[in-house]
Amino acid sequence: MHPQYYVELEKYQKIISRKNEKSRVYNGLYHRYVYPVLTSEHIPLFWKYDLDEKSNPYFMERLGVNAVFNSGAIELDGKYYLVARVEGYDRKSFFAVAESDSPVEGFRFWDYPLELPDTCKEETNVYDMRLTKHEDGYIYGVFCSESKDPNIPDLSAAVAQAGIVRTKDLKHWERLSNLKTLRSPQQRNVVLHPEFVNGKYMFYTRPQDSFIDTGSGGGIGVGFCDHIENPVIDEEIITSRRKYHTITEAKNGAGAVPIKTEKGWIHIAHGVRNTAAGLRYVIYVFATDLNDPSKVIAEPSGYYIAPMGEERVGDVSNVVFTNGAIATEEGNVYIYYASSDTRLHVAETTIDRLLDYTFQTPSDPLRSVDCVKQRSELIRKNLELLKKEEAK
Ligand code: BGC
Ligand code: BMA
Repeated sequence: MHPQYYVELEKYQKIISRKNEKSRVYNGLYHRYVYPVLTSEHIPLFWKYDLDEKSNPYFMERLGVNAVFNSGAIELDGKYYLVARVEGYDRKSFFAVAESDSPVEGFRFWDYPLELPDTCKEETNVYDMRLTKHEDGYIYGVFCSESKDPNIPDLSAAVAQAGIVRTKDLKHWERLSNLKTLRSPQQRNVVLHPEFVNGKYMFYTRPQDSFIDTGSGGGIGVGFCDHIENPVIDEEIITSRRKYHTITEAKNGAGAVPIKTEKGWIHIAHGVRNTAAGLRYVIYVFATDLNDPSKVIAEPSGYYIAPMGEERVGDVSNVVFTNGAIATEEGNVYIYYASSDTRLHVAETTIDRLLDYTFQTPSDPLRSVDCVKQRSELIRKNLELLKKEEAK
């Protein structure tokens, strides 16, 4: 073996066995962890190098990995699994399972990435899989399937669709037909709801005018279909709406599979606004009604997680994005979020805290004058309290 192999192996092993720790940054909402849970350095050496000295005398990367980010997440039999988006130097993404006994450290990729059935010949790229443990007994993976738009000569004109696979063990995957949404030609950020609603499968969709622009699309949609094998959605009802001069002005989209709680479904989604420096992606939270999962019943003002410090910089800077969270039986919640399309982090909270955040945080009054009033009210209340405290 080339001597450099052992040098790189030691680095890799250090990364894989690194203990994680809670960051000291405080906001009461969640704890960030200091180290990313998955990065390109977590990729096994034998995915990148040809280890044969005869064919690779200089010990070069032959198939480099550019980034590991946006991952679906699921707990199965006490183990934590991430199905990450792995992107090669060639810009193509694929999916790979990483497994750990801990939700915050020790994630290790299985020997091989997923090789999905090739049923969609025009598909060029796949990314951002959401994993839904559905009450029908399957684990579904819904992801973005992207192809070149054949009707527009512009080389960057693309079509985004929702691809669907299902499995029971994360090893054997069956590919179903892509989701058809009759009124929206493009779909990204589609998520399958974990329960039947009135006997139907329910998807969160994201109607959009073109590949990048959501345009007239009102926000995160909800649609129903009778079958999962050939899923067709006619009407999309808008749940969390995009609004002018908020964090969702340019786009929003479902993120993790919603978490069921006694007070409603908790959604951890993303919102996008445009800036002179490009799109800025943040994560926000809203709740929908238990009996009518399309009806928003609470939406705290502003963002829940925004890119911070080193998170702000990467391939697509100023982005945090989530497509997976795990809520454990003990009531802990692990939110896997990627920063700047480069690496994957975890933030830890609890169901109780999430509920308190969702239902007690004021909503956005949408205008500066009212936002100041909202803040002054808080200040007044606090100053009175502090005065009483001082008088004690
Ligand atoms: C990229 C995605 C991105 C999308 C919209 C795709 O080509 O792979 O990461 O979200 O374009 O910008
Ligand atoms: C979106 C997503 C992600 C990505 C984000 C920022 O549209 O689907 O893949 O993290 O763009 O580039």
